[in-house]
Amino acid sequence: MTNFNNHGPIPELYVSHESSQKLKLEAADLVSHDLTARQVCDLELLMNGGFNPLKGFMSEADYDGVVSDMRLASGALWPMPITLDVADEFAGKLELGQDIALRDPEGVILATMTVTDRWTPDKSVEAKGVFGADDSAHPAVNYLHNTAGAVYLGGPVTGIQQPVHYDFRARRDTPNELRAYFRKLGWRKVVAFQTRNPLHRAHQELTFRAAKEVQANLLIHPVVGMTKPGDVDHFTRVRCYEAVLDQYPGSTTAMSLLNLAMRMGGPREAVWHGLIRANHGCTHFIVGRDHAGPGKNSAGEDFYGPYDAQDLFRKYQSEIGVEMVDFKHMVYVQERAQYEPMDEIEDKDDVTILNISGTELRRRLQEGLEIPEWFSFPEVVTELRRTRPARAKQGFTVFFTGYSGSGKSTIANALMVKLMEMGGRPVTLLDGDIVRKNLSSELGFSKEHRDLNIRRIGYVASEITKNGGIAICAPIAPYATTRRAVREDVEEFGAFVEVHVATSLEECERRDRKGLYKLARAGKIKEFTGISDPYDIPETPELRVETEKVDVDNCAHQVILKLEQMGLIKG
Ligand code: PPS
Repeated sequence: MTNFNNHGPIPELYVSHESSQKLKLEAADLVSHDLTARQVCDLELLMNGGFNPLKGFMSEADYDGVVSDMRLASGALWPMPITLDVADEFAGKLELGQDIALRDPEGVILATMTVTDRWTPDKSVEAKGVFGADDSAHPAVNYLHNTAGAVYLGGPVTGIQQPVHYDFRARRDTPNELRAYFRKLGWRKVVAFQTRNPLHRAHQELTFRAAKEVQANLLIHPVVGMTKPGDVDHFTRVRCYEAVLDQYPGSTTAMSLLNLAMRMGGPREAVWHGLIRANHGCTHFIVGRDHAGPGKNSAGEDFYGPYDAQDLFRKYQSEIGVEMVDFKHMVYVQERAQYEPMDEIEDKDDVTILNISGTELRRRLQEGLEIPEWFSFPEVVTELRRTRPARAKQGFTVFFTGYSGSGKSTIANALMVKLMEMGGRPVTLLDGDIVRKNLSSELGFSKEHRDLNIRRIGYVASEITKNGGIAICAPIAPYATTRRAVREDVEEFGAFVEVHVATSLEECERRDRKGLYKLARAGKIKEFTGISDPYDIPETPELRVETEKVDVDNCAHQVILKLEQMGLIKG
């Protein structure tokens, strides 16, 4: 069909080595912006041509066109906003036409940018246009509203140096490096496989078949920048991919790591992935069911239909510049001891079809159960088990939230003692009062200070969880968005169990164990939760405990039962 030729070099935004040394010295005097982790990923792909034809962070006109109909002002197809979001205060200090330095989190200057555009986006319009819904259950919409700065800056970028990577350096390639590699090996057709998950036998089969089908070589092109919160970390995945790579016939297949920050944007993301692969010299791209899907929305339904990504890709295929290869649903046929595409099995009723879903695999890993050889490669399973020990051996966080005087600390203390009695993992109590004495002694009770306090607790809890311990937190934590941010921090490493201590405000005030409610009513304590400050009742905590007719021991026991049910402790 289409005869793509993606082998010539692609424009990069870097200046020559000599100029970069000079520019670096000059840039040291510029106002600088410290890039976020996501912006570093975006900048790397801007500079190395992965986001060609973009020449910098988007202007307002490009952004508007992209949000409304996937087109840059030039008319070129581009589905994803690539914007430099900054704080209002920083943006206010700049003048249009000014050059700024873009630094990585360690302060290294990676690029300069001439600020040609500055605007305050309507984030709801962006969420609806790009992701199809203004629903914070979507990770990118959540990022947009709760992490991204309020103002966007746009302008051309001049690249000084690539972001530094200390891991898997030999496995990282720029688009031009990959193009040169394909050229050198005489690979005229290359089918790319995008992934953010470990590969098992079914993936190996389907990618190999896809390549055979279109008579192309195969590029395993996993994303190692930012993926969906909760995914297996890229260090583990790359070790797994390396094991799988040995399973392909020699010299048919290559693997390269892509430092992309995914948005989980489903159909638009698939088109974006295709454009990125075209820039990397690929001619074909595998698009599967629910490609780059973000999971369920806040009503419990899928954000996108399972084939929306394939449909959109097909529609724009010739503009994207790569041909779509359909992703076959591979299943294991026991009698024939091989994988076959589900829709090609004619004797379905006479054979035994085996499959293990992603959810079932996670359950088996969590519970330390067997993972059969037909499903995955032993090296992959060993790696996954090393990183994700069974749930009962992982760290976790129990996060109590509720009004002052609701009983959080008392239940948390009882829980701590019960867990210590059981033994096995170190337990740390991060009680509201203790934290305020040791970690947050300079903070008050404004929204900003409370958020900072809770983020600090979340940071410590996530470190404890990462290292296999149990963190019990018991702050008021009145804001739902902050609790969610802490959940995300912790869930990277283990379970987050939110427990709402649902004692009513009236009861807390009636008990008034510290006499604070009286002072708050008299106006002697300002910004008091429930009286003169808000409290967002948790909508879907893992557990809600009532304390009014139940004693402390029983409340702590309910938490223990929940932990058992979640497989975090063994009964
Ligand atoms: S927060 O909102 O999560 O940062 O609060 P936290 O760190 O848990 O601190 C709550 C304890 O501080 C005392 N205190 C107040 N609480 C709420 N509002 C105001 N203005 C306030 N001033 C002091 C109060 O004793 C809380 O303790 P607990 O254990 O919750 O009763």
